[in-house]
Amino acid sequence: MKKVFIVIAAYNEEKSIERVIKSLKSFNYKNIVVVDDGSADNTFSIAKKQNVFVLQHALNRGQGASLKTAIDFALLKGADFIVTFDADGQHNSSEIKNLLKPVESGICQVALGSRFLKSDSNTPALRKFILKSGALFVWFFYGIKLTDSHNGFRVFSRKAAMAINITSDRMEHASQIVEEIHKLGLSFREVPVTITYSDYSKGKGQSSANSLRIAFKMLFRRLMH
Ligand SMILES: Nc1nc2c(ncn2[C@@H]2O[C@H](COP(=O)(O)OP(=O)(O)O)[C@@H](O)[C@H]2O)c(=O)[nH]1
Ligand SMILES: [Mg+2]
Repeated sequence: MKKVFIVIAAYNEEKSIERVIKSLKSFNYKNIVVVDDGSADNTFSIAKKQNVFVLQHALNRGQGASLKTAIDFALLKGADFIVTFDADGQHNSSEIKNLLKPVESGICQVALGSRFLKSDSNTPALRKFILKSGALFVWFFYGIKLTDSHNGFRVFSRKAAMAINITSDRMEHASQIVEEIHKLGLSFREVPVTITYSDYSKGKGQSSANSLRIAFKMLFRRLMH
C-alpha cells in the first residue's frame, strides 16, 4: 500500500484546523502533518488533540518554509505521495483523489489544482484578476502555461518532492514551485478543484498588495539572473 501524506502549513488557524483535520480523516487519510508556524493562537494544541503529526516553528517563518519542513518530515516517514493542503478550509478533502490519480498512475509527477478549469462562480473578481495575471507572469517567466499558477492544492510524487527545493520562505514559494517544475523538467497536470471562499478565508487570506509585491520580487530575481 502506497503511503499518502497530507501536509498542512497553519498560521493562526485555531478556528478551522480541527474541522480540516476531521474532514481529511473522514476520507481515510491517516498520515497528516501540520506545521504550526509560530501561531499566536491555539492552533498547535488543537491540532495536537487530533492525534496527527504536529511540528512547530518557534517563530513565524512563512508558508513556504512550513511546507518545506512538512515535506521533509513526510519524506523521512517514507511518503510515496505528498498532498499540500490549506488549513483555512478553502480546499476540499473529497477532491484529493482526483489529484492523486494521475500521479499514482504514473501519468505525471506533479498534479496542480486549478480553480479555473471548471465553471467558477466562487472566486472574487479582484482575486481572479490577480491570479490570472499571476498565471500570465508564470507563462512569461518560465514558459509554463497554467490556468491557475498560485493554487496551494497539489500532489507530488516522492521523487518530485525530493527534487523540488523550496527556498522561498513566504508566499513566493508558489511561483518557485512552478519554476522548479520547469527547471527540473518534471511532468505535471492541472486538475480542476473547487476553492471555497468564505468570509473567514477572505478575512485572513493574502492581500492584493502582497501579490503585487511577489510579482515584483519575481521580476527582480529574473532580471538578476
Ligand atoms: N505556515 C504558515 N502558513 C501560513 C502563513 N500564512 C498563511 N499560511 C497558511 O497558508 C495557507 C494559505 O494561506 P492564505 O493566507 O489563506 O492564502 P490564500 O488562500 O492564497 O489567500 C493557509 O492554510 C494558512 O494557514 C504563514 O505565515 N505561515
Ligand atoms: Mg486561504
